[in-house]
Amino acid sequence: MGVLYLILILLHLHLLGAARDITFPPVSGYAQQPVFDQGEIDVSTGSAFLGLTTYANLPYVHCLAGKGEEVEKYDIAILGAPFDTGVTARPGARFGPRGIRQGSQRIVPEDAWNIYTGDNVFFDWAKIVDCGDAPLTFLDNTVALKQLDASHKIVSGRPGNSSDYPTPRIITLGGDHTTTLSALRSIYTHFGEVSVIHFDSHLDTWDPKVLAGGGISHYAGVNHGTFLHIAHEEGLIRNTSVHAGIRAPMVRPRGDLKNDVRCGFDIVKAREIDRVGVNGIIQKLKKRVGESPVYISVDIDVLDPAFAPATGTAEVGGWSTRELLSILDGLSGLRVVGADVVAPVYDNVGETTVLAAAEVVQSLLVLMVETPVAKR
Ligand SMILES: [Mn+2]
Repeated sequence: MGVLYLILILLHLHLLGAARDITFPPVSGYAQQPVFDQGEIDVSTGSAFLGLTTYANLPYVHCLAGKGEEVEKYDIAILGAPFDTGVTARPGARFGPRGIRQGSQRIVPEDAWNIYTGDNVFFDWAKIVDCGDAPLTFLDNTVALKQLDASHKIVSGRPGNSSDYPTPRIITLGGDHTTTLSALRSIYTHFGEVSVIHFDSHLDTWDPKVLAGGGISHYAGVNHGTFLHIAHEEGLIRNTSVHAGIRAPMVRPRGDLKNDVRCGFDIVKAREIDRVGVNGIIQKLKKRVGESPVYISVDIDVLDPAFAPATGTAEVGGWSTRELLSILDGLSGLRVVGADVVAPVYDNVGETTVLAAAEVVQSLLVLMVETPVAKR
């Protein structure tokens, strides 16, 4: 009898062990819709609204699969970072990745021919896929950011689909802005130091010893307002970086600006657009970063709250969605090695914020596809 129990217990333990393998559900991307024929009624016609939700109805690839598992190759990966415990105001950005995907549902690759350029970013040389989300704990920021570091390393470490450009590039869907730090760390290992073009209403270079009471703990110092300071400290970014759309008040009148310059940044303020126009902004950004590899980070709060109300730290007096899209498209030719959009999802019923975020992602994809980047 005792032996039987022992066997049962061992069997149980074995099953528990096996259950630890995470199996993700199949996602029916637009290209993978099953074809059903029911008599005369053809139900094989694609719909943007059936199947599980991926960015722009792209195929899902389990990019974070375990060692030894075969993974479909890709050139550009969409990766969600559902993390919002590094914020100083409204949380909720953990729902950002699914919000942006929701906002992208009317983008169907086959029907995504750009009216301005005549091109279709989804039918070019690059294979673009949605890798789903990095698994991030919401109970310990240090652990969560290590999980995100590891996820970036795995997703960017796989061989590219195109043999000419062996390193896949990633567009991260945030998540609060702390998540950009993991992307910059990963990119450094592939491309070296980058210039950051940081679209935001806030500087985000705050000294961890200053922001939100300052230096409560080392842990508290890593947050959505300090990640660029930390990226500078870690030697990840060049001193040819630039903010765009800044208008939020400063914590210290001179200290913040001095610190910002020390972190490698120049500033394009929101209202400059009234003086120099969209083209003036584009020229200033391009001149600043020159030929260097570029990381583009878009905090959706760069937009005016009229265009993006669902954000954690809204600041009035920002750019319109059209202005931002025109500026992004104008950055054509830059060597974009990575990008992100950070946006939470407490949106209005018209989905104003997530529609804008989804379109921003598409403009970022265009920049990446237009200018492939080989390893440094
Ligand atoms: Mn920000």
